[in-house]
Amino acid sequence: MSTPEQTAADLHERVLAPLAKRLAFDIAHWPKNSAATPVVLFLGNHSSGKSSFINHLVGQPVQATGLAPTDDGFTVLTWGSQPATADGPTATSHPRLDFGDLAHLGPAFTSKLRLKTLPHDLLRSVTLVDSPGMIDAMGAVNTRGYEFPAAVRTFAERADLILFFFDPDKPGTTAEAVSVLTETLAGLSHKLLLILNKVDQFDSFPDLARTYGTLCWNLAKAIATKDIPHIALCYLPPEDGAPQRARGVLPLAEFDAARLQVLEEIRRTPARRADNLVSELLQRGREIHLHARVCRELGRNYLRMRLQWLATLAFTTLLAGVAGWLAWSVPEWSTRLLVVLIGVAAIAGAWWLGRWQARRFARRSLNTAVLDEAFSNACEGELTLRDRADLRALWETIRPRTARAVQLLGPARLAVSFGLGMQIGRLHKAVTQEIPALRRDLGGRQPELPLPASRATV
Ligand SMILES: Nc1nc2c(ncn2[C@@H]2O[C@H](COP(=O)(O)OP(=O)(O)OP(=O)(O)O)[C@@H](O)[C@H]2O)c(=O)[nH]1
Ligand SMILES: [Mg+2]
Repeated sequence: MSTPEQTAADLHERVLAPLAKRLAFDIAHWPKNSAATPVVLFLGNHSSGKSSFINHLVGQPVQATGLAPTDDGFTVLTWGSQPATADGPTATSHPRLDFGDLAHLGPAFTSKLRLKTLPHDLLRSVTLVDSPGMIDAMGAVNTRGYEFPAAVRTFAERADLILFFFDPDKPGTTAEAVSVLTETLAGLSHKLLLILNKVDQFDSFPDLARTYGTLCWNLAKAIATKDIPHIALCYLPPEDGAPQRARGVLPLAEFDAARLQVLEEIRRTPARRADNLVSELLQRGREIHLHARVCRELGRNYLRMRLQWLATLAFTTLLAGVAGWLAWSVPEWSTRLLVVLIGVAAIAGAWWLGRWQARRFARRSLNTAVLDEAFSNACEGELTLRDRADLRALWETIRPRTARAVQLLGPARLAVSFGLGMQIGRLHKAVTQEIPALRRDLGGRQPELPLPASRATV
């Protein structure tokens, strides 16, 4: 009897990977290293309390905290018999962490990456990753010296739970947070837990309700979900001996339950692994399926155009042949020569037209509008029945990768569809039947944001 991990890996190898490879769709490595420790990733606006939350979890001030943007690199916290700090290369090559992919982000990233070990029991079962806070400054890439979104994506793909922190100061969310939520974390919302932190700073419930509403409004625009996102309302009690903070007047006991739920969610991370794996497989399956349908549509269009051209070429050649044959009975050589020359020119023109059309098609198929049209035609059935925002959101996520694949393969190779329909049909069966069955075997949990009760805490 195979485990869900094995079944998922098998489906990936037999059904998803061959189609992705055939159509040059960029996907990350699978299977995941099941021996690696589960990861909880802390993301969010600067000074929203990420590092403080980590300190609270491990019961000691292992991370620096402060009101100004404090962290400028990522910190990985894992179990070790002694408290110690090591540099980035140690983190990327650590056998228990499976962070090898991070080395691809370059030396500027690795030089700011830290590995901290602590003899804390929680860290035996989960690895925590603290991140630099998101800011509003444009061109943050340059100030950080490395590709922040790529780093977030790599950690997020590896993570089993992503905590995204907001605080009352920035309910509008920062520009960087919006772009991370809309683009970088696309397709990973099943791991995402949103937290409005520092609720102890609110002066009144209406104040809290206004901020909560603003945050929901902004997030609903950034996250493509059918529902408004769930947001846990949290605060951290000040540590013993810490300077007293200026506090609001809300009855804070109400929010202690939400914090305990978040802590419970973090402790439950190892149990979420199999569930996450199936969610990722389903998401990946949907992405490859949509990519394949769009590629097939482009391939068909190309084939149609080439067949029309072949017919034009054949007709021109036939016409030139008949004209030449008729001209042969004309006594003047000059007339014969002229007809032959016109015939040859017509054939050459038709030939050249075909080459020009093919090149133009290849160029235009990288155009966003043309790709969008191919998507609309490929999904015409679903889109005419009702507006499928989920399908459109999925398309937005994969479009850059589809464009890269089309550029790499060229439309002529997309038109070679031998066996493609069968492969797409097989993937459709996996996405609609086999992977959902795998999820049912795991206990029927849907890839939802955790803590659905969090809205009741408002
Ligand atoms: N009032 C209040 N202050 C908090 C809470 N959590 C953290 N803080 C304070 O907020 C400030 C910023 O906290 P950090 O933990 O450094 O925030 P961060 O998200 O790690 O910040 P960056 O590393 O800069 O992104 C610190 O002064 C904390 O003491 C909370 O729940 N309530
Ligand atoms: Mg910090």
